[in-house]
Amino acid sequence: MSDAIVEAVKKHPAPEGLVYTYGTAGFRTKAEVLDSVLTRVGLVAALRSRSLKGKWIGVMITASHNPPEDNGVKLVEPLGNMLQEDWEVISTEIANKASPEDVSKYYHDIATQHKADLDTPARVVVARDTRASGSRLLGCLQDGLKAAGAEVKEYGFLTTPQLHYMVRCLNTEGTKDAYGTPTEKGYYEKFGAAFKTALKGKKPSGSLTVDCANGVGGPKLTELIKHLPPKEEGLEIFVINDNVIKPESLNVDCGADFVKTNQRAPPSSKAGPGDRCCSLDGDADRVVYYFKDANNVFRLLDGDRIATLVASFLGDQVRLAGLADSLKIGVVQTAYANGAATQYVEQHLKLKVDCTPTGVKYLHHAAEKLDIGVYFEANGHGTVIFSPDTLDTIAKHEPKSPGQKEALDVIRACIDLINQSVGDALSDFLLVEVVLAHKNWGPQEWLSTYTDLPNRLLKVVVSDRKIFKTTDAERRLVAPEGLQAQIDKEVQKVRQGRSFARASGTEDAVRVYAEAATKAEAEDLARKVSELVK
Ligand code: NG1
Ligand code: ZN
Repeated sequence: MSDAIVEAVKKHPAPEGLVYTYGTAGFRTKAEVLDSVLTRVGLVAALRSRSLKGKWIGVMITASHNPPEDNGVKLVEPLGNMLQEDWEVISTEIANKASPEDVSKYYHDIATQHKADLDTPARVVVARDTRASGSRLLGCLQDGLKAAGAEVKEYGFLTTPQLHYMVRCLNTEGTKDAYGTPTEKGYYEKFGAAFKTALKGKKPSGSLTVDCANGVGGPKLTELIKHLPPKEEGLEIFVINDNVIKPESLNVDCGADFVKTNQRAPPSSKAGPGDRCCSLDGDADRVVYYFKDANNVFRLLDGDRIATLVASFLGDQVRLAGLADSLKIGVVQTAYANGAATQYVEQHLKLKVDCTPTGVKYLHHAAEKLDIGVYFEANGHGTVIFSPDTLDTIAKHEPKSPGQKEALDVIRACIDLINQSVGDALSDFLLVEVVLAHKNWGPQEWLSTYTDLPNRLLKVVVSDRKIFKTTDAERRLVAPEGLQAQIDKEVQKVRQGRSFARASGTEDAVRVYAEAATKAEAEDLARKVSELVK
């Protein structure tokens, strides 16, 4: 087998002088320099599967919201979680090995260290987004998988959350935790049926315009719609920016990142005042809502808003079902959550808030410790997870009145509607629509729950971002020495001020966030802190 590995690695040589890192979002960079990485990721996927006695491991080829010329790859654990940290290190090591022989030796060393018996079957599920480079990179990945002797299930194009769903379904098939049928049809049927049940006959008002970032979410949403109730009974959806025939249009002037960063609707949007809109990112694992208010002003309803909406709804339903004493709901955020959102959850909803470092895996881990954990990044990545004990409690609960039964049915349908393997833009927006329909709210009512503190996010290019070390869920700097004290001084000068700086995990820059009582103060604070960081 080692000869096959040497040959496969030789076929896709690594460009000289580049250093690769498996970061928060896997490997992600210009597609033209990723061939060698994909082959080696194939080897790691096979080893990871063998170390887990042949469980299915997922490989997703995507660069999410990045420009069309980029691409990337990430590995998915058996229940749909992000890759375990020690395997991130292994992935980085193998990607940077100089020679094919070094790769082969490292492969065998890791197999021994992690008790990955090379005679055990290795099972790997593969999918990709619609980027032009995807097909070439898939070939490179397959060469690695073949050399490692893996059994491969290839799904073609999928959204990232669909791939996570397949991985979880395949690993739970035939068990008491069976998650669903591991086919695209199975995915649409599961979420489509749960949407219908969760609505309980309530019809969402108006329509929803979904901007698909010209990515894989477009065609997949069109399929999903076929499994939703007809628009007369359910939700009328307008799909826009779903051109995947022109891959150079991916994420260009559209998509969740464009909307969140520019605080405006995609220029292609024709929605009128009060019309609900949402934008997915390029691989459909992120969603943000927005609308134009009565004065034609753009209003964003971001991940913080989705979290507060869903947490308040689930809180109500848990109470109505008579489960408030046995189940505690918590919200997990990062430092980028608006201070007003945190305050709303703690003081108005009276729920616990945890803050973790940036990156879905940290939020997910924190949410796993809760009975019902609602986690969202402000940029729209997120989901809700229910602990195994919670699922058991909900399954066994006997309602004592028709009202309790009604709420219990809604909770059970929501559990099916929420993609528990990972944050899923399609499942998330269906959930938002269910909540709005039950509350009989439009976007204006949703927006009125609290007022965001004015804020500013800046990107500062520095000579070495690695010198910026943080503590307290990235809210305070411990290095460079003395910098935090200077930031504190600036923060004290403005009303309701808060600011922090941290090295980005996905770009070569430091991000500076600031919020304050007024727009002018927030902008000023962000600028001053950026000067200090430079
Ligand atoms: P970095 O580049 O580490 O700030 C960004 C996003 C994260 C997360 C990751 C991974 C912000 C401020 N940061 O991380 O929330 O989405 O990309 O995709 O939005
Ligand atoms: Zn994404």
